Amino acid sequence: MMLQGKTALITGGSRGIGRAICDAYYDQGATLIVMARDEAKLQEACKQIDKDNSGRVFGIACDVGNKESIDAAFVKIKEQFKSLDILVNCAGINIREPLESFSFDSWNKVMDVNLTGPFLITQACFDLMKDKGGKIVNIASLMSEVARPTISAYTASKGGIKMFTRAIAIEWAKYNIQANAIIPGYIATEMNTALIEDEKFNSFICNRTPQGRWGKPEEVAHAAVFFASEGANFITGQCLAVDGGILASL
Ligand code: GCO
Repeated sequence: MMLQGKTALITGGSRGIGRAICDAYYDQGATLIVMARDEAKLQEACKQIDKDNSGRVFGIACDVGNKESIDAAFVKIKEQFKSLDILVNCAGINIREPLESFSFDSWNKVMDVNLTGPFLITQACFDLMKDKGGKIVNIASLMSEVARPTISAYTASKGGIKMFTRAIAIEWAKYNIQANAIIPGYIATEMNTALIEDEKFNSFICNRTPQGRWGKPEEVAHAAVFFASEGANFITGQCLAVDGGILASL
């Protein structure tokens, strides 16, 4: 049980990679604060995550793209929790549109959720982490390192989250807070359903990925357990690709 007695806040925890991280952290003994925008999906996810009715799973509805929603969520979190050991910034959206016609509204929506939200949430966690130290795990992307057409805002936001991770790491090292990022490759999640169902794109990804397949959310979750564990106490400001070899190959 690598996370026994630890309290972890996971944004985007009701589905996809975030949900897989919640399941993995639960299995490792953590107490979870699961954050998601849709109340109904959040409650359903919390019930499924807490498979032993342990009472270790709490749901907080929050739109990480909205400052007022984040502020209200942290009033509730700080009423219930005096400290936090782990923060996973996983909530993220993607909008696919050619750059020349990418709307200002879409750009802001992606940035608000994928970059400004993690900034606000990380800042809000500082008072809960600074006395005992902690772990911050940001979910970056292949797009933190490379680009592909039609996802300019997502790519810019994920490049930002990689460097924001380094900014946290060097500024909060003195508080014994380690910050690292995970770079998922193409993972079979709801966000990518349209890509998986597109035969041409699906075969492109399977050919472009040295391991020849889409990754599974739980394969990303294992890396999130490691970064949250004592084993990563002297690792900070790093990115770990869980990508089947894509970034290592031409
Ligand atoms: C896309 C995908 C990617 C993946 C992931 C890769 O449109 O190309 O959504 O962005 O989701 O981010 O790391």
